[in-house]
Amino acid sequence: MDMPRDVREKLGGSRALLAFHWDADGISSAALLLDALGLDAVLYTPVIGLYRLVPEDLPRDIDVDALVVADMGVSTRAIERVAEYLGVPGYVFDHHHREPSDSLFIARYIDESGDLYPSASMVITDALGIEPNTMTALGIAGDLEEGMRESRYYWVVERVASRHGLRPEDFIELSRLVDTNYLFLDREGVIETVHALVEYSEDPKVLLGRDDWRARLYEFRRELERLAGMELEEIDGILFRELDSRLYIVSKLGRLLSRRNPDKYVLLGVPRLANGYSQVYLRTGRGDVDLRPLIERLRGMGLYAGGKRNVLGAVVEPGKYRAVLGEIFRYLGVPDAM
Ligand SMILES: [Mn+2]
Repeated sequence: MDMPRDVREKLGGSRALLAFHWDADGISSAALLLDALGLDAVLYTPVIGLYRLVPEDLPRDIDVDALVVADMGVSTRAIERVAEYLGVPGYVFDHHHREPSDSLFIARYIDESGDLYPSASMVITDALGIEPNTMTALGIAGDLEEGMRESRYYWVVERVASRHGLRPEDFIELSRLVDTNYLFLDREGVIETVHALVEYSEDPKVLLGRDDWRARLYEFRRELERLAGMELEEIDGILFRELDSRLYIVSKLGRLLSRRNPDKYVLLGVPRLANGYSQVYLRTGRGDVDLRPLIERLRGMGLYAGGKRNVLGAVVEPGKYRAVLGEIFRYLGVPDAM
């Protein structure tokens, strides 16, 4: 089922708070909605690293007619609460399973074949019945990266690329350039990029040529290389390192180090990320491990922790960094490490 016409009409041109994820798919999704619906939008992305949408974080005294949420892995209940707080209808465009809602419009996230869509950008493209464009392709390439070639939606990227005289891989490159916004914790850059995508969606070569993004990507890769070469402290099978970095780098670095040391735990801490926040990241290649109970425990401490069986990431509010590291070491059987 496409987006009902009355929903589209109601939302079109309205003054909306448009909340979106800071990555390439989130930015692409916001740009698609802005462009296709002609929204008069207040653009909002959370503090980078904090996967949350709560009234306290929103800009003061916002006056909107609708809440639109794109590519954000926050619960249906959390979105309902923000819509209630604003006193407006809420619309959700995401590509993950979620709880249904009586009050929100949730765009279809399962496609015609019964599979999850590859990106929020594709959800929106289908929901609005528009021709796939630069933003559609960028969202897919950003979320799937090289895996896009095995996706049923690869043709979308191919078609958009060939229309602009580009190769599908150029959209992976563009997603990496766009992602330098969040890698450098540049929240304003994230917002600005939404407008840049709308402006240059018919001329993506301009976006690929952005020198400022290229310079940051180069700097990020150099920093990643430097950090990957550093010494790690080993405590009972846990490779631990504290980083003094102002970049959002632990997930990429942790993945790299874990690949090199698959039978160990890699634990990275960034005590001073930004605005008093810290960051911790844990990853292991071991198959006999389940970090999910630990993720739950950290959430119980009021943290925004996420992850899977073998990986955990959390942005830590001021003052909790040591306690969180202690909790992680305890879970891994090293109670006295901190
Ligand atoms: Mn996404």
